[in-house]
Amino acid sequence: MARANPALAAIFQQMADVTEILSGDRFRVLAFQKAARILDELALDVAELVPDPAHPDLKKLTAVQGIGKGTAERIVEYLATGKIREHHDLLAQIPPELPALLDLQGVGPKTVALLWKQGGVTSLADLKTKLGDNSLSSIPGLGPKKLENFRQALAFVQPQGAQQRVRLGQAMPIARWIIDELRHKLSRQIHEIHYAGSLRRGKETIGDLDILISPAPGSAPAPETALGSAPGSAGGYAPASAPAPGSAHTTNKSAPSIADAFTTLPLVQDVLAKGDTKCSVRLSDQGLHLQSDLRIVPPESFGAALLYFTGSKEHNVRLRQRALEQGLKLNEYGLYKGDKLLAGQTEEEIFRHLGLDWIPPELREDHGEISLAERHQLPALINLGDIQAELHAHTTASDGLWSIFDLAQSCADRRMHVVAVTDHSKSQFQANGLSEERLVQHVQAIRAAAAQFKNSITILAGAEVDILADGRLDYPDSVLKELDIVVASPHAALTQDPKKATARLRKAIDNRYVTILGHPTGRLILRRPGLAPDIEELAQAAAQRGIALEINANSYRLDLRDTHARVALEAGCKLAINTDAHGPADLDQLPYGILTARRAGARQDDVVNTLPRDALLKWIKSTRR
Ligand code: DGT
Ligand code: CA
Ligand code: CA
Ligand code: ZN
Repeated sequence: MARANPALAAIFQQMADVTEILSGDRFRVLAFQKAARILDELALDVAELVPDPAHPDLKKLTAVQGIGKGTAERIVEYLATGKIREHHDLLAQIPPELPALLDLQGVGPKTVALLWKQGGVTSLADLKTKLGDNSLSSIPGLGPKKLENFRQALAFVQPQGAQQRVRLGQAMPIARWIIDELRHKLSRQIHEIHYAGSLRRGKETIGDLDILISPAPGSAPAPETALGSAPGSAGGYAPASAPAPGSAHTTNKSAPSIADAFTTLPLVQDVLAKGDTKCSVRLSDQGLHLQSDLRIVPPESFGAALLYFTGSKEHNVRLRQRALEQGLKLNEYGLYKGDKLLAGQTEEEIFRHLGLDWIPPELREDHGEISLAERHQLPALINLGDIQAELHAHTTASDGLWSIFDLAQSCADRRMHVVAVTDHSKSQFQANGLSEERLVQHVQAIRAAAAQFKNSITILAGAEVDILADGRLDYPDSVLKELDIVVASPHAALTQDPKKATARLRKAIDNRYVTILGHPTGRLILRRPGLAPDIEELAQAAAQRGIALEINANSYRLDLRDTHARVALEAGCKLAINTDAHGPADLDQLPYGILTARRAGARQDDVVNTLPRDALLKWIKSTRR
């Protein structure tokens, strides 16, 4: 989908930040921020609203709620020229590496302005030096605590030059797109193709994309046929610089070799290696850089190669040891006894020969999965199709981009039976959080929609109530009592120390109306670490109270993370998997939450969103005291 949207959203966000750093007009800062948010959430591709940027008609753009004439003109400028001049003019007024400071946890434009104008700081490296020689301590507004925060935040930032990892939610659509594209280009030449590595294990960040392909037996490059998977199966993803899947080669009479097809993909920026068994490329798409390795293996070795390149390395080491103990040899070509190939075509047969049940990739981290597989005790992991309810979602009442109606319809279309409308509470003023008066009106609107939808989906009136720094909730109990469901989440004060964070979240768990603790740490992957509470203590408290801890499925969050969710399950706590949807595209993030839950070993029973409707409503009631 819509690859201009994220790029444009990033540009508008940067215009907001730089304007604020330059202490420009507050009104413009807000307007840029709003544009960024809308573009970030917009399900439609803005490019489709401007079919001809050379002769633009702004009407379709300005018809989008929240896009005014100024924003529309800037969007058109970007679509026509690839940039926004005002953006470049703003950047020209600050040191080029200054914006990187904004990625530090707890550092906003105001702090960056202070560091730059008072402290002369121009880059992350510069900040590090100046913290080292104590030259910032005399600046008013930068107390010892703040300086310590900078040190900690800097330690979290990736060292320069280190291989940049990308989020699961960025890597997955690209991997699927590559696979679709190769299927189209190569059609009958392909026997099997699959992604492997950390992506197949569902890790929250991905270092590089590992893809395996085996050619169809005896296939010489053949003329292309109409076979192949349907376009759009990559979740609608299409790189901005690429034609739609399948469109680039329909006139090509003789199909290319596998290596040619891979190394000429539209996203390929550099070819690092090109051989008969391995190719390696650097991909680039709108500022995202990612390496991808393709291995070409014979069909009889496909399972062995898939097993090997799925990893983890630690899991592989264990498996190989086990093979050795049985007098066998395991490598990426197969499982051997002496020179004799015992198994190699599928993972299942290799595991079987090793006396093991097939182990789901998400569990292959050497956390005891091999002995579970030996004893036939692997958990039956939760699947995407088990989810029947969305219990955390926003609408235009706060910072969402869709109406109650559209939210409910989208969830119903996905065969869900319950959706909870949980807009932000009043302290989230930047997210247009609801005052108590507005909440009362909103609940009425939700009830009206619920009546309309009563034959297709149950709509619950809830709130995502902010957990304040001291653990108090942002609405009094008398207000929470009137809601059907309460998601309590931390949004601010995310640098407080672990003891305080634990006490804060415990207090929220102990509130008699809270149903779910939302994104408990508030971390953002590769951006900010968030709170570091004692998860075990929280999970025990939640288990005792009978409420659920959330795995927020948004690929920026994945919060609880895999290891935390495992701790929660071990404490006997229920999980909720929610997308925290602000618009239609967000519901597509659910698979990332499922992968995270599977990495934690979660079964269907562990997750409240899988309950049948009446059981779910009963559970929610049971959490209220
Ligand atoms: P990443 O790319 O950093 O997110 O993580 P992975 O797990 O995808 O690692 P990668 O791409 O370096 O290698 C893919 C898989 O190949 C890895 O999970 C296991 C296997 N592998 C790579 N190097 C070794 C090795 O030295 N020994 C063993 N046993 N397996 C390896
Ligand atoms: Ca990898
Ligand atoms: Ca690799
Ligand atoms: Zn939310």
